Amino acid sequence: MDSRPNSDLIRSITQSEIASFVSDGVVHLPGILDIDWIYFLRTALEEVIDDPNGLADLTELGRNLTANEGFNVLSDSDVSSGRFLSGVDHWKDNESFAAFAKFSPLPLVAAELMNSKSVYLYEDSILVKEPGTSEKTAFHQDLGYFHLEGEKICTVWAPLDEVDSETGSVVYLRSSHKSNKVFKPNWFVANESLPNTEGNEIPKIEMDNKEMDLIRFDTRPGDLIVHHAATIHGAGANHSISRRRRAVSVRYCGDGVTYKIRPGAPLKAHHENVRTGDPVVSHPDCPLVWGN
Ligand SMILES: O=C(O)CCC(=O)C(=O)O
Repeated sequence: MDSRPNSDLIRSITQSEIASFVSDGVVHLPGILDIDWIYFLRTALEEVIDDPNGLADLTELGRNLTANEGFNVLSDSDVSSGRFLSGVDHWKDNESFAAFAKFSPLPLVAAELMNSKSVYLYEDSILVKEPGTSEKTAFHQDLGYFHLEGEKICTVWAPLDEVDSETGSVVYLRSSHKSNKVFKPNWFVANESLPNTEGNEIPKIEMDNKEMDLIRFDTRPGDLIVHHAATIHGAGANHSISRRRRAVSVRYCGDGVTYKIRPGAPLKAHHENVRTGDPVVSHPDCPLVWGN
């Protein structure tokens, strides 16, 4: 039985929102997603959290990177009473995450913002900062992690809780998607880049730097934030002692995108069978979710 919420948007995307995405590389879409999707995802998310192998503990990763590599983990305190939990590709073996990535309004949102006839699902990610999580999300650019090249690539970030600067809102460097640069992927809780990666070093950015054009949004469940894959972004710690910060990101690509194998970036199984320059076409591991 299929109990997923329906795939209609609560409202249309406005021309001004499309213009913001194009010029700023990010847009906040308040009140656009049926709240039933949030209840649906919260249930699915708790099952993944309860599974001991469901998510990576990035708080633990940060401790190991500090102890073993001497990295400067981006943390507001030496002690984190919460945990930063993260995972990718849940849609591949979890029906609820597959329903959200493929049959919710998200593919339509990606198609409209990217002005793309076709939309393919690249991956999904869970990003949970439990109350008292000291680790920040290091500033990064998604494109450096993706084995893709092209203009129409984006991430849709869906908050499952109210999120603000106390609990770790995401911070974006306005218009940074226009730099024409690909930045090396990093460890997500530290600025150091992943081994054997290629590209530019990501600039050092402090979340509260008033000289830079940093933007953040207070969000509620039912809102979406969509950013271009080349937009630089990071996120704060969760300073609250009682409020969770649960979010799901789904990453899509569209017309004209080709594969580009980026050394050192995390590979997926089907990347073994593609070469740089091959066009993205529908594949069970990167399915067409909108258009034809
Ligand atoms: O939620 C976060 O902490 C970071 C989100 C992010 O970097 C992403 O979804 O691309």
